[in-house]
Amino acid sequence: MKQVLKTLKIKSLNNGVSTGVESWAGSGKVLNSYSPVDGQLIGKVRQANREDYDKVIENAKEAFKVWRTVPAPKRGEIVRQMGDALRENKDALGRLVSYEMGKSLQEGWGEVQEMIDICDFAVGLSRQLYGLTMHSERPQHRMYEQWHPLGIVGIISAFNFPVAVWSWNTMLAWICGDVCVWKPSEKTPLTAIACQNIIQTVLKKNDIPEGVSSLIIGDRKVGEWLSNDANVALISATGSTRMGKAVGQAVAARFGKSLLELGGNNAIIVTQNADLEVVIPAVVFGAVGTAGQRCTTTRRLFLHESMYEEVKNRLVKIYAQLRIGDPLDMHNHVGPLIDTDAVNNYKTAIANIQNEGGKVLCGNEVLTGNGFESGCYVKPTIVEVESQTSTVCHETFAPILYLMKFKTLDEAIELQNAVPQGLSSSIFTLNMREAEQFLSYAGSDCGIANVNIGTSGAEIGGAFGGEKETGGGRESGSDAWRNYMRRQTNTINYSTQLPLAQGIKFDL
Ligand code: UN1
Repeated sequence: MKQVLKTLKIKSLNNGVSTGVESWAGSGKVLNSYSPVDGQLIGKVRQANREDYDKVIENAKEAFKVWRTVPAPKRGEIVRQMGDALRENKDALGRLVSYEMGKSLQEGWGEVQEMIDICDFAVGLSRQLYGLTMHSERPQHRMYEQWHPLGIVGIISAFNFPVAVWSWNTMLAWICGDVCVWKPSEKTPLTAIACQNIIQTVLKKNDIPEGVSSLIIGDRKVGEWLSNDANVALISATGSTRMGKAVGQAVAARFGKSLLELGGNNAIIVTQNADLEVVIPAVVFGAVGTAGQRCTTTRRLFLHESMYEEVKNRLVKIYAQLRIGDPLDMHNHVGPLIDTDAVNNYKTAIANIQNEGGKVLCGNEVLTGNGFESGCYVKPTIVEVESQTSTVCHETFAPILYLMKFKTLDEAIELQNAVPQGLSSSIFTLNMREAEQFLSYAGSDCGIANVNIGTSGAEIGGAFGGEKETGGGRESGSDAWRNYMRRQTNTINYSTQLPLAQGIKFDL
């Protein structure tokens, strides 16, 4: 890890505030970053206070004045170089993501790959920020719309995808001409510093104002400052529904824009027409991958009664064989939870569901002893439940899978939609009618609905996000770029008259 930290320019006491123009220690408290992998201290960061925050925003404002004048395809060229810089650092950054966050090394590298992919996507987009033209109802008039940059985009990101989700936002925002201020999770500050270091090298090389990318590490207060600050045109926040509600309300109160990507409670429906050879790996990866800490993690499994016992038994058997341990060891399937608070949430959720009548089929254990010194390793758990009690309706960020039985697809879809969240969903069936019903207006109410693949592991090319308490925002692919720009409608009169719209006469 020493070499990784050196490559990524992580010091023993890191600066937690960086406008890029300068990076300074910050005047707030020191934050320690411990690895959930082995409980070791990885590094320290000096956090920000309000004065630091104000300085960051001032610098970002100045940088915006320059950045918005750089033609979009030229901004794309800078982002292309960022993608290359990430390619060069993929191994090191992936390792640090794995060590600081606790996800498997494969997933750490995968996360950096997502960053590289969104760079490529953004480069292409930088020549495709299309507006529509429309025919005016007035003679010799032309109407069209154009998209302008917003200004400062504040990004609040979560620990579980400590770098990829930031890049979904920044790379698009940057080609759109915005400048970004990032408040990463306090649980993963070092991966954020690594990204800032990589980006700054590219900006410097191109003589671009470095305030295009700012980093501000601090506690929830920083999130409040951003949310309440009229200088920040858009807040893109990923995390819990509780956090999103606070951010959304504060931003709405000042008529700012927000893009919220919050909790999920994702389900898979397995009908009697499913191919179980595809179902089993999809469910296991969806439920235990990233130790159940993706917002797209599979949390509920609806099984048709005809195959309920078979799938249940197969899952329990596979769960018994899962290798839990150091995520940097490629042999292991499941790494640690992020911290011991998360372990407590896991324990509480299981105790609650048992009180509500749930039957634990396997798991429900915090691992101790050799290799588990951090106290963050838990056994993935399967619980059989009769109905969707309050614990089932709540997103617990841990590998707990609730199993339920159904008779008809109508019933299964109703159950799948009967939770407050609406992020990701899947159906497994080889029957075309069932698949189409699930995807129809009367089917899944989620932002993501899949057929014969699991709920997690979305590609960057599609718009990512969900409905209801998931917040309604869409990030990443498709036309999500529009979130980062403001639309302007322009009407130009090239006649010698002044005809009014709607045929109104106003004779002088
Ligand atoms: C998240 O958990 O916040 O679909 C994002 C997936 C990933 C992104 C998850 N591509 O699992």
